[in-house]
Amino acid sequence: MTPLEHLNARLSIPGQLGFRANAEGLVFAEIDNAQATASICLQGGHVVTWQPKTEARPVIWVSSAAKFAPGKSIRGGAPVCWPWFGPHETEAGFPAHGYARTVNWEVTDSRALDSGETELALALVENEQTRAQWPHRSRLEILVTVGRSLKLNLITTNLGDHDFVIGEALHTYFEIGDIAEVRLLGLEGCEYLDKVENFARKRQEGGITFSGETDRVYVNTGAECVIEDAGLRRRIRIAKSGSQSTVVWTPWVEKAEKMGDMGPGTSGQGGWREMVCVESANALDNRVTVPAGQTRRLNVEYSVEPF
Ligand code: TA6
Repeated sequence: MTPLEHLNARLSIPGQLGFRANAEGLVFAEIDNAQATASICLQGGHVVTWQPKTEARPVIWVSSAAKFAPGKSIRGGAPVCWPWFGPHETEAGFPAHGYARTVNWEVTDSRALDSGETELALALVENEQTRAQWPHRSRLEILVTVGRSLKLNLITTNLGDHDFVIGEALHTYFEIGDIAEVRLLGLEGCEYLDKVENFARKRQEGGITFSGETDRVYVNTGAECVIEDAGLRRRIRIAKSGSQSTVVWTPWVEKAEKMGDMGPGTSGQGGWREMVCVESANALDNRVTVPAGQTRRLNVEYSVEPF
């Protein structure tokens, strides 16, 4: 029996969950239940896309030019940034946003819930790279619950005998009609660090609209956010707990062209126009100390309604 056959034998759920591999050997969990479809790449514990059956378009965006290859970050979905957010504090050679999104995770459980949702549990598999970049005994798990809403629980456990500090984010790309036609609500009055202006500290006035590269870390906020999308005539609700930062990002055209993996988008005007990142995080001022033997959870629930 191949490892994929073994995985399917142990953890697939007839009629709603199966596992497949791509030509590069990455394994994906494919979920199709009565409420939604979703695809999760085992590398990175990475929800690649999620589409409730009520929606004509996915709610979580993935680039048509995304690379799905071992050790490569995927452009789109809900990347897990851990155990640091952004560049490493001291090691320029360490991967941006931590290593969690580019190393293998294993499926530890799968369940068909009475609610009709499908639940998948994954845990990061440590290796030489992770131990070299993170000299602490820890366990990182994600619980993915797929249905009319998408619930993600990112669980950090400190297995060692000393405290450690993490930065973390669910760096989620949401699919929208067009970046110029959306408004992001929920962060009014919050302080943010503006990465486009050398981390200048500012305060948000009113709702957020987009007319250029935007890269902001809102701090000390547990607020629920709503993306009002006039293009697709829907609202995407982003509820969270265990997160005190919200990162808002659009690369706009120059950055997107340099990145090279944003794709043309359905309109051909650039995939960057059809996504916005609203990331539930603990970053910068809000990095988290996890005491020895303790567990920290960062939880989100995404849902969508007509607008
Ligand atoms: O969260 C926003 C951000 O930190 C941007 O500065 C940009 O770097 C983006 O993440 C994407 O990062 P990635 O490493 O996935 O290309």
